Amino acid sequence: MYSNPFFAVINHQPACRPPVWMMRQAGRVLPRYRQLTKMLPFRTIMSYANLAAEVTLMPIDDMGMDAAILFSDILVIPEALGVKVEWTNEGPAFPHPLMDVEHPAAELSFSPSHLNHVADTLDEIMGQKRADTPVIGFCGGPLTCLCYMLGGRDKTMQFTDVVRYLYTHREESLQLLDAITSASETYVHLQAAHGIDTFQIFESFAGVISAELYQDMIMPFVRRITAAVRQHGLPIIFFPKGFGAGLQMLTPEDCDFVSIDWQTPLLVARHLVNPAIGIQGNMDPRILFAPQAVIEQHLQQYLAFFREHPNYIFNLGHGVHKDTPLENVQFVTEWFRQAQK
Ligand code: 1CP
Repeated sequence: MYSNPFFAVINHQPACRPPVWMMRQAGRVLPRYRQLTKMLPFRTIMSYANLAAEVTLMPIDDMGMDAAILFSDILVIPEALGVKVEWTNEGPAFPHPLMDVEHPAAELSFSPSHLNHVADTLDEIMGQKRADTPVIGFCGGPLTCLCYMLGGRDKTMQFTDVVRYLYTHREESLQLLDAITSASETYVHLQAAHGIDTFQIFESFAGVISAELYQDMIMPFVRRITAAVRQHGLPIIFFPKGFGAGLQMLTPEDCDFVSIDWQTPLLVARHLVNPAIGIQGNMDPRILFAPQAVIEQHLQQYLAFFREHPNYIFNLGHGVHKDTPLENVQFVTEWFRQAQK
């Protein structure tokens, strides 16, 4: 019997209540983190193992989360492949998007040593955390990394030029996806060797292409990352945001859990997704701005869902927003703890 409900559910064992964690819980909302960012930029905090470990574990103590997620970013892989990323206050910027280059794959060269700080951070986390705190490692999905590398940041989040590129430069795109995936495999092995318990793939831009194109062109690369995780016997959570009816194409070989976005009703998702795959998600992060009585109505529905479908992890349908009231996040974790009694 596991004392931590996340460990129980992710390993397909019974739990008294749904485990709770939130995407982008490390940093962002936490007053202790915001204090830190007044002194140091985000990229610096991420590079120092002691600071990144501290931020990783803050949501356990300050928010009552059941699992910690490594404090890092999906863009460390593009960086390690040689793509220049500038970390500005408005988010990452890309001074030289690869779309402007004739043979982008020829520009890439992977430096695994760029990832050493993540190994150090994980060692620090393992030394500091309680034994029953699960640690989630992650990387960006192949398409999401490719969108940033080719197109740079796109405020519309549609990446129209990148999608056009996929259709017009298929071979070049496949070479780039191969490079991203090889680096991501190395990254998986590094995180597994340094103690993570679960791995999540953040495919935040799955919805910019059709589900058929995703299945045809991207899924083979996702499967390579999944296979790397499975070599270590670790469970895998896949978050294909905006995948819609594509959810029914996922097989238990692809992932153990699928994280559902807030656009997809959870019962529809349960119906679409293979019954052997567990569900994570999918409360709209903006509900956390509502009065607690309204939040509670939503939590009731998630609890009822868990009672019907126990292979379920509570989470949001996308990352928690920066200015979310901390007390509402704490209300959620506390409410589920009370629900257990
Ligand atoms: O969950 C956590 O808090 C752990 C750390 C984490 C994770 C999982 C960070 C820290 N970033 C990410 C993933 C990430 N990064 C995603 C996938 C999840 C999602 O869709 O939200 C994406 C798309 C990024 C790229 C990125 N990094 C953005 C979005 C850029 C855009 O196109 O709008 C931003 C603003 C960053 C910087 C960043 N990453 C993380 C932090 C704490 C910060 C600093 C600013 C912030 O708080 O957002």
